[in-house]
This record gives sequence, structure tokens and C-alpha cells, in this order.
Amino acid sequence: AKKEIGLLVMAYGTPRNLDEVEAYYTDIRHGRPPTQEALDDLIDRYKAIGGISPLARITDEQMRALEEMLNEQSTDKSFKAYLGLKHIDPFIEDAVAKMKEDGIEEAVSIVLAPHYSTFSVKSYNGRALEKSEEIGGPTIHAVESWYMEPKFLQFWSEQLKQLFQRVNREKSVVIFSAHSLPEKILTDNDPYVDQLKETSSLIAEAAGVKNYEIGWQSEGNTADKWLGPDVQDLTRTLYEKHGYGTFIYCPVGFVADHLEVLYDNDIECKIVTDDLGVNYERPPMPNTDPMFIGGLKDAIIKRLKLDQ
Ligand code: FEC
Repeated sequence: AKKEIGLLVMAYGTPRNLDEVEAYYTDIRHGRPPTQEALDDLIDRYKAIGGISPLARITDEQMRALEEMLNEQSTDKSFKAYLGLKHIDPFIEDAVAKMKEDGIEEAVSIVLAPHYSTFSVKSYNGRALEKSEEIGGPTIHAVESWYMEPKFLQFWSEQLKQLFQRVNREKSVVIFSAHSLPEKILTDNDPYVDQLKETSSLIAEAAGVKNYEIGWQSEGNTADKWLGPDVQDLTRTLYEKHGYGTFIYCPVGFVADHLEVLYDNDIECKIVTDDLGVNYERPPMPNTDPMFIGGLKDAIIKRLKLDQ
């Protein structure tokens, strides 16, 4: 019989309906409930993208597609997927407990975010590990980061190549971005910033991008200083300096259509490009594109040192 391996897929999570927004937001804020004003503001953003985020559905689809691809490729292992979310149920701890209950002894985990940061990927992996230590298994082999996976990079470079069939390369600029983080949490050896830079330069090179910049987006509503430049400010600066006619947003730090892309890029950045009278472009997100899912699959196979 094939050996059964738990496939722990970890992701951010999203409220399933507007009634769940308050609890979700409270969890993001480490248990501190938001003010009514902040809550209303967040609810309004969900309403602006159609009432609720498609993220829950997409995360599920990504997990199923990955499970299927792994099972197709593997001759000696069978993978069983478990969903573990950061800010809503089923939480990461629930998934680990479920694996244990199901008799899974060995698992591999992946976070649906390409770049490693002590703040994001490390905290997902830390929670999974802590739970498995607490309940005595399963053993979890964690994929730490997969921003260099060739198929992940190829997904994005192909989106850009397609776009350049109708958009002038010379007169446009690509803004590669990831979620901003408070500057203070980026200690000397946090690789987050460098990993985004590396992803961006590899994609730009493969797609023959003439002009590109790195930006940060979706920063939180706190008193901290966050990593910048923010993508909206960057748009204005680049326009003033270079007069580009088209702005192409590639939020490569994310992998799905969700609030941070559908609102922060498609609504907020578009307000800026409209104001400047320039074109707004934002290629499709990876979602369940087979090239992208293939990149995740490759990362897992490498982690388990299976034959390719
Ligand atoms: O579509 C959806 O419903 C959910 C979209 C969503 C994703 C996401 C990804 C990341 N976040 C990261 C860090 C932070 C930090 C704070 C923070 C706050 C929020 C709020 C919402 C939210 N995040 Fe998020 N994030 C998503 C949604 N995030 C909603 C709260 C309201 C707001 O500020 O807009 C600030 C926390 C604090 O107040 O202390 C920090 C990082 C990622 C990308 C990696 C990952 O997916 O894990 C990093 C998707």
C-alpha cells in the first residue's frame, strides 16, 4: 500500500460572511477588538468587492488541485489534504489535531504565500509545530519558502509576456509588490525584502520587462512605520519622474484574488491611475492555474526528496 502523507496547506483565511468580519478582525489584531469605525471601514471594503472575499473558495480549490497533482505524480505515497488557517477556523491547530486523529504520522506543510518572513511563514510553521509537539505528532516537514520555484516564476512571466502583446513595453512600468510589514519586525536576517526583490528581478528578466519597481501594499492601520514605498505613492512618483502611460501591478506576494488585491490594487491603485490619466493593468492572480499549482507541487516533492 502507498504510504499516507498529510498535506497541510496553510493560508490566511477570510470571513465567510459579513457577520464573521468582527471575530476575524479581532483575531488579526491579536485578540483586541477593532473600534466600530475600523470595523465599518473593513465591512465597507468587503462590500466594495462584491460582499465577501472569494479567498475561502479559492484557497480550497488550490488545496484540492495540489492534492490531486501530488497524487497523480507519486507512485509510493498518497497525499491527504488538510486546511489550516491563520485567522479563522479551521485553524492551523485544528488541522494538526485532525491529522493526528486520522492516524497520520508524517506530513508535509506549505504556506500559500511565497516569501518567508519571521512574521508570516515562520508563525504559520511555528503554530503547526507547536501543536504537533503538544499532541505527539505527526512529524511535519515544512516547506519554508518557494519564491524561486521555476513554475511560479513562469506563471508570472507568461502573464507579462501576454500583456506585452498589447501594451507598449517601453512606455509602461511593472510594479511588483507584496504585503507591507511593520519595519521593526524585519530584523537583520529576515529575508522577506530580499526574496521579493529576487522574485521580481527573475520574473522581469524572463518576461523582458523594460521598467520595473518594487512596492509594498495593504499596510495595517497602526502607529508603526511600515515598509515602503506604498504602491499608491510609488505610482505618483514614477509618473512624475518618467511619465509612464501604463502601470502594471503584479502583487506577487499573494496567490489569489482577495481583498488585498481586489480592493487595494483594483480599486485604490486604480483611483490613482485614473487621476493621473494613465492605464491600469493587473494580470490575473495564480489561483488554480496548473503552472502555479505545479510550482507548489514541485516545492513539496523537493522537500520530501521524492523522485521527480
Ligand atoms: O480576502 C480576504 O478576506 C483576506 C485578505 C488578506 C490577506 C492578507 C495577507 C497578509 N496579511 C499580512 C499581514 C498583515 C498585518 C496586518 C494585517 C491586517 C489585515 C486586515 C485584513 C487583512 N489583513 Fe493581512 N491579509 C488579509 C486581510 N495583515 C482585513 C485588517 C484590516 C486592515 O488593516 O486592512 C496588521 C495587523 C495589526 O493590526 O496588527 C501585519 C501578510 C500577508 C501575506 C502573507 C499571508 O498570506 O500570510 C504578511 C490575503
